[in-house]
Formats: sequence, structure tokens, C-alpha cells
Amino acid sequence: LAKSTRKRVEEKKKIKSYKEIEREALSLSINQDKSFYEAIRKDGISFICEIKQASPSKGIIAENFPYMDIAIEYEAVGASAISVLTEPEYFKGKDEYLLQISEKVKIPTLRKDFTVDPYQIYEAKLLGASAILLICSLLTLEELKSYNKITKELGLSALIEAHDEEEVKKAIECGGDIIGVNNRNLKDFTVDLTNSIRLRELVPKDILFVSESGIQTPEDIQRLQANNVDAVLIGETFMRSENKKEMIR
Ligand code: IGP
Repeated sequence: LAKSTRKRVEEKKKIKSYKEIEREALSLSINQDKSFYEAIRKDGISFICEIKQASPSKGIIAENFPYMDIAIEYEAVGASAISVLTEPEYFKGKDEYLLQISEKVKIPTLRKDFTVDPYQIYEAKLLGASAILLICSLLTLEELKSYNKITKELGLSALIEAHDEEEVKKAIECGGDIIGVNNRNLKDFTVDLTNSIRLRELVPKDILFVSESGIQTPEDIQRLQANNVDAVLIGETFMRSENKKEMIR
């Protein structure tokens, strides 16, 4: 995934250079009203609802894909933020989805992609995103620090994703203020909510904590909330659900 992403970014640089995108992104103003961090900091558990057509573990999730209708529905039922996949190969994502959705909804959007080059952070800003994803297993500590700094300079938030104890330590050390723990084991795709519950204890209370993946029922959400999780990131369950309101109360 990192390899195909690097290739994709190199292709993009031929159309718009690194220098050019950096300059454009830095010239944009900061939208204070669309802070991803502030949106999930509020009292009670927050919902980050994800829009994706496919995933490596499940294949095609949505045959037809009315992404804008889904985004509008997420906002209407009370999502705090919307996560939009832009990775094309495995998740069938598109930059245009993110751009259009960010223009349409008032809540902040998260650009869900495999960030391996700062180019993608500048790009996220131009696409209207309020936040980006930094995955610990793909980046060195030095990279995490410098990417986090660039993100902040642009007025964006970074969701720093970890899977295990080592990675959680790395996420804290790089100065992350929003840490997400993935419940999905990326080696065999099994999910276990206990993963984020267990790792929550290693993260100081003043850092926002997100439980990601495999969340299916209101009971799951209650359990995570009882264990001091600040936000849940839910994709497949919402994509397949006819009644999204039921989950968010
Ligand atoms: C959502 P789920 O099981 O609710 O559809 O998972 C989200 O956590 C998952 O899509 C995800 C992801 C990622 C996707 C977590 N980390 C990194 C792409 C890249």
C-alpha cells in the first residue's frame, strides 16, 4: 500500500510540483469553524463516520455509491466529522469525493489515505479537509514529528494511528494530540475492540483517543465510552446501515 501510494504521489508531482502545491496550500486561510480536533473534543462520545466504497478486507461494500447523499445523511444524524477515503486502488476512493463533500457539509472532514509524503498533506488542505491520517507503522518518529508540524502549520489536525503498545508510545512521542487505535489486525483482518480499550490506558487523558474499525452495535459504543474513548471511527457498519440514526444518540 505504501509503495503504490508513493507511485501515485510521484505521478501527481508531474502535474503539480511539490513547491507549487506547498505554496498554494500555505496561502489558504485557516478555517477555525471546521476544526476536527474541536469537533471531537466536545462532551460525550463523538462519531467519525466514514465513506468508502470498498476495502481490502471486505472487497466492494457499496455497489452503487451515492457518496454525497451519504455525507448529507451523516451530517443530519449527528456525526461530528466525516472520514473520506481517497485511496483509489484498494478502497476505490477519489480526491473529488473529498473535495465535493468538504464543500457541501459544515462538519470537518478527514482525508483517509496513506500519508507517506508531505505532498499529500498540502493536497488534503487544497481538497478542503480539516484533518489527515498519519499511520505509525508507515513512518519513522522523525517523519511523524515533521509531518505533524506541517499539519499544524496548515491549521489541520492529524489523527495518528497506532496498533500496538510500541506504536502508541511513538504517537505520543511525536506530539500527537489525537491518537487512534485500530481494532483491526492488519495481518489477518480480525477485529477486537479490546485492543483499543487496553491501549487507552497508555494514553494521557488530555490526548483525544479514537477507537477505529469493527464497531457494529450500540453496545460496542457503550462499552468504548465506558472505557474513556473520546470518539469512534465507523465505516462499514454505517455504509451498510439503512437506519444510521439508530447508532448515534
Ligand atoms: C473504519 P470499519 O471497520 O468501521 O469499516 O473501519 C476505519 O477504521 C478503517 O477504514 C480504517 C482505515 C485505516 C482505512 C482504519 N484505519 C487506514 C484506510 C487506512
